Amino acid sequence: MVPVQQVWPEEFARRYRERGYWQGETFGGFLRQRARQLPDRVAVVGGGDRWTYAELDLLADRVAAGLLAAGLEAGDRVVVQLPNVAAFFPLVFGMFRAGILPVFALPAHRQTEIVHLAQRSEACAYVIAERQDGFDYRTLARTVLAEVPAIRRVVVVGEPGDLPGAISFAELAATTPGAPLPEPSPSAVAFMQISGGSTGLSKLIPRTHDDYIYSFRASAEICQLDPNSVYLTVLPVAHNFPMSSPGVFGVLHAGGRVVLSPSPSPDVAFPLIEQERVTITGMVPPLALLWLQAAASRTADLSSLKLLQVGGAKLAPEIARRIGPTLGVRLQQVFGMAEGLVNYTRHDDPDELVINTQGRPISPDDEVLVVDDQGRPVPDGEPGHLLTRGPYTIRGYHNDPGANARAFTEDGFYRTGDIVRRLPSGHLEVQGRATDHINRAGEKISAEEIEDHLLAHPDVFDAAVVSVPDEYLGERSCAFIIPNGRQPRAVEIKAWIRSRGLAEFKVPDQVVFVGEFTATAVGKISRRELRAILRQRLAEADR
Ligand code: OOB
Repeated sequence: MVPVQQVWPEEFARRYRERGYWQGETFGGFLRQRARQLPDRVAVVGGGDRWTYAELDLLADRVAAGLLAAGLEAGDRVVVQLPNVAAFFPLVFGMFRAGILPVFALPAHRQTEIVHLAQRSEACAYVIAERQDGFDYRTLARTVLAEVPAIRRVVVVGEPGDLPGAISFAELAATTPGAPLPEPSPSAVAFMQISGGSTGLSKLIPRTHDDYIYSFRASAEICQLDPNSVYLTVLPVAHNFPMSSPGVFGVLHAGGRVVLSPSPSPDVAFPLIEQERVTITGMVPPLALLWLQAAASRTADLSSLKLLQVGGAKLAPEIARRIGPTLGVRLQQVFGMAEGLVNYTRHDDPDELVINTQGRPISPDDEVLVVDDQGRPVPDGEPGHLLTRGPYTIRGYHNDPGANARAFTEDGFYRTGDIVRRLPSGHLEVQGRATDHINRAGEKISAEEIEDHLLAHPDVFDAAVVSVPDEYLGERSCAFIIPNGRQPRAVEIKAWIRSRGLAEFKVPDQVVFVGEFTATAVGKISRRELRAILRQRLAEADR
């Protein structure tokens, strides 16, 4: 098994410790501390569950003991695919305490993505919910087990049914903890996130206790969280934004309360805001639009809500302007990435910056470079490629030398793939992407990955997938296809992508059949140039 590491050069690590960013805390350690300080405060609310810090702390110990008793060991990797359920917390804190590494998948992922993550991470277990929104994850697990024999255990939140090797969360939570477990090192990797994946399949992002805890502790400070803060999780909890910006971990670190919404819809979320007196939540731009529309006819009392964070994709200034007045909240823009760097607009920023920019970095030691195609810095106000390095930005993906050579500079800067403009205040304005991924309402789709699946269709001679501006989603996906003889119907193409075991958000929104890609281009052009030409052609056709 390839060990999972994330290492900063010694001079950087020393500086990050000296400046108090890395404080030697661990996930298991900070939960223990909160449980001692605030034992009877409610930590997590979701479904029918309502657990205090003391209860969550004990459950995490039981889960840790239960996983070890089930044959898992420190250093093992476990794919965790859970919707917004309370059991997420004892499960992941139990893993952190046992030194077992969660690999966070999204509820929308299907067989192809889960198999890839399991293989890439060399996972030996898989955590699922019984079912959610009419989808039975046990059926998915059965397919995954058949393809990845290394998975020995499936943990089910709910009834395991007849799944081989399955144990229920209830069984784990009933285990009697044994002797105290050794504390993992704060510089050890705690878990892996997945990358938005601009080229091909998702890469794994190892995050250490030290670096990740710094990012959400500092985020919690920026958002002025305290034990009275109540965070409503409307996005999938395992995504980096609701997880750590400041998200659920930031709120737990501050001693506040996490409320899990099973759905982001205003029908479900608004009553929860009233019932739990929610003070902060975070969402993607299309959802903010939906909330704005629903606000007009709301019956629930939303007056407790103070801060509404929007991020994951570009928020149009016209919509940004309406959020504060319509919902009676302060807007905060959040521009982050699972690889690290997160930017926020601040509570004392002038309104124009909050409406028009995506904020500035968390840390004084976040190094931000904005450079031209040759890597030369551009002046403030000019668009350029965003490169970054800092106390919570990774230096490399797990076990992927090829991707690392492309995504990081010699001196350790991460190439974000984003084109930004930096203002003299340090605030960044996102202009777009330099690389070909489609940001569909915050969900990232790799053009290359979808093209590969399209090319496997017998009636497809060639395929190129591009983003198209979309009023509601921000961007939608369009597949250009040159048929191989018979021209299939668009629905067949969509059904094909579904049949390949991919998340629904990756199914092309639009399919366009063409006889050839470019009439003018002579000789060989790159996929990227081709996609740019096709995007241009669509834009012209729309005019
Ligand atoms: C967040 O993380 P990822 O890893 O799903 O996606 C990162 C990419 C960025 O490189 C950028 O292209 C885009 O998503 N993005 C935004 C944005 N926030 C993210 N583009 C424009 N405006 C924004 N506000 O999406 C993520 C992670 C932590 C916090 C917030 C978002």
